[in-house]
Amino acid sequence: MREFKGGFDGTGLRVAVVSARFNDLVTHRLVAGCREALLRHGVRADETSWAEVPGARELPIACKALAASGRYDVVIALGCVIRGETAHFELVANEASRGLGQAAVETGVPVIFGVLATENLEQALERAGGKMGNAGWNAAVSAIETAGVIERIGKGAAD
Ligand code: INI
Repeated sequence: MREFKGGFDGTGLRVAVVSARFNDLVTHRLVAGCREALLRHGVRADETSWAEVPGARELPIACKALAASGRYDVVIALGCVIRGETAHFELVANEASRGLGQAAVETGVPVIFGVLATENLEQALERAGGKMGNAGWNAAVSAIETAGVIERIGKGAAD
């Protein structure tokens, strides 16, 4: 039996993070949580690139460009879509989810989905450093683990 597992040591990992500016009260907190988690898990600041786009709808194209560049082991998308504030919530949230998945599959580089989709601002803030934790932090940890799994599968290096 072969078992491929990722770890939580980000040493040497090259990471790109794309954040959406829409709902920036929330997304800036996701960025801060993500940055902190990357540093705490050994990812060097000078091995990390940061990009910003207007909204979640633009996350896939930016993440795909970074993933396809060959310069990163993993890409993280951070955004916040709030149902209460838009009639096209479903369109934006679904497009972000579908497009980010497609970017990962097409490039072979993991793209981590750190996009909150909530009913209201309160729920979003709870998940951006409030009582439900920080989805930016979780995205960073998921990125490190997933990049490790993909690398090990590529090398055939099962545990
Ligand atoms: N973008 C978001 O990131 N979150 C939202 O809640 C949102 N709402 O409410 O519409 C949103 N819209 C903007 C969209 O992502 C694009 O930036 C815009 O449509 C231009 O393409």
